[in-house]
Amino acid sequence: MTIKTLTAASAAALIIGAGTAMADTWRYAFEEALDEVQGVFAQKFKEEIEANSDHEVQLFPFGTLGESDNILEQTQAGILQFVNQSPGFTGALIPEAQVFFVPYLLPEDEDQLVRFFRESETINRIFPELYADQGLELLTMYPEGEVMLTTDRPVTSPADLNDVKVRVMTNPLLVSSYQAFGATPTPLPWGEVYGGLQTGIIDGQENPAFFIESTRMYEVTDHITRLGHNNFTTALMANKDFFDGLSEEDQTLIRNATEAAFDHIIEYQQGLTEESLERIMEAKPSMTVTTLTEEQRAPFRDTAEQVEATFLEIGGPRSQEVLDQMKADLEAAAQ
Ligand code: 6CS
Repeated sequence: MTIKTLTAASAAALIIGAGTAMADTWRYAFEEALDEVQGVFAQKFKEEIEANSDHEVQLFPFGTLGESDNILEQTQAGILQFVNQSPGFTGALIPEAQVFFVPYLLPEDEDQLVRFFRESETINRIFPELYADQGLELLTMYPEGEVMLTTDRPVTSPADLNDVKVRVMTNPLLVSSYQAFGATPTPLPWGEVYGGLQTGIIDGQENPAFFIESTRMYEVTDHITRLGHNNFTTALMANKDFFDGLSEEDQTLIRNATEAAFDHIIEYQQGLTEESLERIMEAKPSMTVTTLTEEQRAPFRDTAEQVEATFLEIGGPRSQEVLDQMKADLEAAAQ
């Protein structure tokens, strides 16, 4: 096409465009509602991008584009630019990401936990390489809160979990972990959990307190048990071809927005667990919340070694490296 065939308007756009960045619309999907943790993170990310560029970020909460696996596939295909997916689901695609389901590996201490997420070599160096192999730019991982078990019966020991069908995310190591706890794990996508509990297809599930409250898991289970076995990890990623094709300025914009959203979500979660438990008790006073003692936790904790061994078997070619580095990172965070 010669310059003569351009309309005056498009020629003007070309001239202006040569000197300024293009304003794009970026699509970002996540696994939760707008007012849940992933949604609050996404809103902050959007706010930062839009405040510091001409780009627009369109948010797609859970349910608008399908289940977690659907939004990840849409991001790999380039239909979406950003996706928030938890290793609980990604572990089926990137086996090394299952490391987050070795019980009692992550610290209960919140400062240590946050330091680990910020400074971890595993998260900042190894996982980005593994995600890149799947066409994904890993932007960050962040915690969503202490994972609690909710069941239709009280639980204080592995024996209480005998024959209890506990829904878990679709992650083989999480299945192994609940088998080691003595339960009958049932992997299901999120959309099937409430109905599954209502109809008795499953007897329990695990999630952070804010999610138990917001998704009304307390309506369909009666007992919350704090095993202290894990903190819910999630991850923000971008389509890698999209990210690699951006200007350095836009890549920096995205990295800065991610950092701001990370800081915001850590701040936002201060006190959230206890507030959520209080609201659950207000909504359903008959609900029980039991924090297991160290003695009661011991038999659950004892399964960690066995689950770790399973991780080394099924956690992919870099499982040993990931586990070793993760332990070194956790030790550094504890200093
Ligand atoms: O259990 C799940 O499947 C969901 N839990 C949380 C806290 N976020 C998203 C995920 O789908």
